[in-house]
Amino acid sequence: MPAIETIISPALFHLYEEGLEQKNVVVIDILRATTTICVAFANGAREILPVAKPEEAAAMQQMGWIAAAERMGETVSGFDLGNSPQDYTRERVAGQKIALTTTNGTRALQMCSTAKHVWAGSFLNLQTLCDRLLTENNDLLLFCAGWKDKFNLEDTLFAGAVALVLRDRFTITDDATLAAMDLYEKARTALPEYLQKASHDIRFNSLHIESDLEACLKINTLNVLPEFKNGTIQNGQHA
Ligand code: 3SL
Repeated sequence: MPAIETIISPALFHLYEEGLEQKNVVVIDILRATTTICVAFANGAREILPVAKPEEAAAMQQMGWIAAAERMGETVSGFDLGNSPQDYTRERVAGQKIALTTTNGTRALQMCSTAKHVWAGSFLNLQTLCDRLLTENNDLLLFCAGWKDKFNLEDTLFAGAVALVLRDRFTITDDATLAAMDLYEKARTALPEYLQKASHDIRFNSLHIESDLEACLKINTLNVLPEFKNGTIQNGQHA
């Protein structure tokens, strides 16, 4: 059976890179990049280009793309959008191409670009993602984007949620994945309450974007499957 491993921080990514071309990866940035990417596709975005720097997104703006940039949780001044899923409405993004840069999420996507498949995971598309993963026979890395190379609770909880759905079809002997599953079992019945102690929750409160937390913790509300391929993200699932 294929195996699941969980990378709890981008700082550990190098430990899992061997044979990456044969592995599938789910990039996880629950608060908020991969959630926002899912919402953008659910609302009809055509393509999302993850870029490293705001200047790169700004350059795409000249070519008619929406330029979206977040740093330290805030929209970078002069950009069309930041990283709040609530701003990626159908009116704003349907039919549009978006160049996006965020503090951790877009960086994590670029780090694993040579993997066999790279998908963006969020609680909103958990079941759609897992349905696809259940058809795959390659080893799977659950890659938590974290916060500036530090561990975070919400990405690890999502890794646990995925592993729990997949556990009968994958070998799970990796301690990080086992810990993530235990953590999700503990938190699953009251996820928002459990996350009140998380560093991101505290940061969101200080930025007055608490409502994004609720938006990012809805489970199985979207039937989208963003896939990062050939340098860009498209929706591999059409309802
Ligand atoms: O780091 C990221 O990619 C972001 O998701 C961080 S934030 O939610 O916009 O603060």
